[in-house]
Amino acid sequence: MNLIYLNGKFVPAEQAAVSVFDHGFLYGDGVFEGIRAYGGRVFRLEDHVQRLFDSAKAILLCVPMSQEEMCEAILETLRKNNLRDAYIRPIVTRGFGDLGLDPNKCSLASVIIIAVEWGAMYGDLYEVGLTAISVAVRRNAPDTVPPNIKSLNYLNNILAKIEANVKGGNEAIILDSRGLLSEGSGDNIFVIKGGKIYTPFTVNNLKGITREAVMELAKAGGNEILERDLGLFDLYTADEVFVTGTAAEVAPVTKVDGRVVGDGKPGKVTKDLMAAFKELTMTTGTTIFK
Ligand code: PXG
Repeated sequence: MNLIYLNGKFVPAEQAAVSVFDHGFLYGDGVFEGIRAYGGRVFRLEDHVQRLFDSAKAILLCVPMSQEEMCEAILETLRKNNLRDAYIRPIVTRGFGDLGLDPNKCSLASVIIIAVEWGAMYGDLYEVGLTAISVAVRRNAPDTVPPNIKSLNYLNNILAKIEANVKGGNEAIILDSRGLLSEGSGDNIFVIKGGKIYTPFTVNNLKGITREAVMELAKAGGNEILERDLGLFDLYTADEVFVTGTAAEVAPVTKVDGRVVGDGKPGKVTKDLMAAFKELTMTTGTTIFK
């Protein structure tokens, strides 16, 4: 039976519930993380917990535990469920309040940790590549809900995903309010042209932990990797395109808005990075079972 960490206790999944007065439910007022464990090791656990606390700080949400305690609670959730390969979802909500939106009425944040067994997200698509669609919905501007906050309000990204689904794509490419590339609905984007790798600055997207790892791997492999403003032209004329995320890992994109990327197959640089990332996930990380 799956056990959920709920405010310091482990509760069977079917009994793990928050109040309908929780502002996470009423208003999407809260933050979350998506973390993976591979072969008994949690990938970049401290980085994810740091980002969770940064997201919370940005919305003035006090997490009722330390980062060390959060790491330990995550590891304990995995141990209780005997999980070695898992997707982990810590959630911190504003907690119980009244129907008004004022967070001052919520005295204590709720902390929930869900951990489930998980395999590859895109299945066969890692071999053939994803079809991406640029969508009409724009990424939240940095002066609205900053895209750097992993908040419980994902409607903007969900609208993008719906649009990509409706238009027959596997993933959405979201532009920012300037019309520049930001990211996918749940992953960061990279384009390769003339042997160089480019990715947007993180002012208009989530600073992905997979993005960071892939940038390190690319540099270590002798590739030049640059952050810069990018547009649809860069995407349409790229030699290779790939997306990165905890769920997606490193996933090649072989078609964008009807344009074939490169020769229509996952490119060499992308494939090398997919292999290097896989190796990194299998050989590093925090050990679950001591
Ligand atoms: N951008 C956004 C908007 C994300 O939500 C990423 C980039 C990649 O970041 P990491 O740190 O994971 O490399 C994410 C995170 C899903 C799903 O089911 C994906 C995310 C979050 C929630 C659900 O596809 N990705």
